[in-house]
Amino acid sequence: MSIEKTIEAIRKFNKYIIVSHIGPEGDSIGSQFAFKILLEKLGKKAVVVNDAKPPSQYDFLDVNDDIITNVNKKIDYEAIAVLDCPVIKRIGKVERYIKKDKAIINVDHHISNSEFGSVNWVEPYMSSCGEMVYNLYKALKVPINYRSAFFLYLAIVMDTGSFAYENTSPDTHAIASELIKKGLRPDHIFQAIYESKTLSEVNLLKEALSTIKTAEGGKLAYMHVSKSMLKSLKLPEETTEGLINYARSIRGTKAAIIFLEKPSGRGNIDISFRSKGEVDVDKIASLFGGGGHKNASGCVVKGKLKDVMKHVLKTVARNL
Ligand SMILES: [Mn+2]
Repeated sequence: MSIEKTIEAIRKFNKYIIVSHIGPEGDSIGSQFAFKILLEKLGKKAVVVNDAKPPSQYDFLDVNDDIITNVNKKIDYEAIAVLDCPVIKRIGKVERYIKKDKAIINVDHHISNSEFGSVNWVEPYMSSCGEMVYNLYKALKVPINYRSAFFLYLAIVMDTGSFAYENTSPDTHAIASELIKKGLRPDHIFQAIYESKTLSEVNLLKEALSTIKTAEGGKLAYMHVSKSMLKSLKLPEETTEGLINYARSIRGTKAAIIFLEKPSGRGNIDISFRSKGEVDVDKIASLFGGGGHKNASGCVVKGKLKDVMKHVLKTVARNL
């Protein structure tokens, strides 16, 4: 389905819940709030509901009070907009809000999207869900204000790795240019996102880097973060976001993996994959029940950290 059906649906309903995936990050939060402003400009009501509040890294957005995480709260709504989510299971405990008689508007850019909505708009070649929401502003002729530009820019910057990944298109840059003209300061946003670490976070980086190993003649680089590393530095598990890029940054690496033993994981290991060029880590993650994009994906595997690493590395090596 297309943007037209999405616009039709947006025009039809007046009260929304806007939902995104567990583990909130720049694209999910940015898209949700830009979409909320869009709906409000159209005279509609919208609330953002997520499985959890964003990690402290996102405090500068000042949105925590506007995110409902108590799923027992009664909300009067007509439609659920699900943004940046390949499968409905990824909205976590917010799934309790889904009622069979309500419309689900699915707006996503994951190639593996299962089209779970009553309206599905999936654009695997768009850099970010933020870029899709930008297109909704244009199609609905809603002017972009400073605040919406800020959220859209955040979404695009984070999902393109600051305009560095393969998903960055001429359109992505043209959109960014238009957004910056609303008065954004890219240097301030960059500092807020990437240069506001605590010393403990940098110490975690130091420990995580010491675990990096390569295999398959340097084509594969992998690393891990254990429960005890996070506990001894008293850091939340989200602090590991972005660490994998150090493994991917090694010359000659085609694929990178980070294994994360979360304190809350109950015997599960979270695994993230990144790749360069033609190596398809969406396919690799799907072998373990996960998914994502060609160059960035993830999955969860049950077992002890050491055993999971051994098993997954073997499978990845076969698929390189
Ligand atoms: Mn995204």
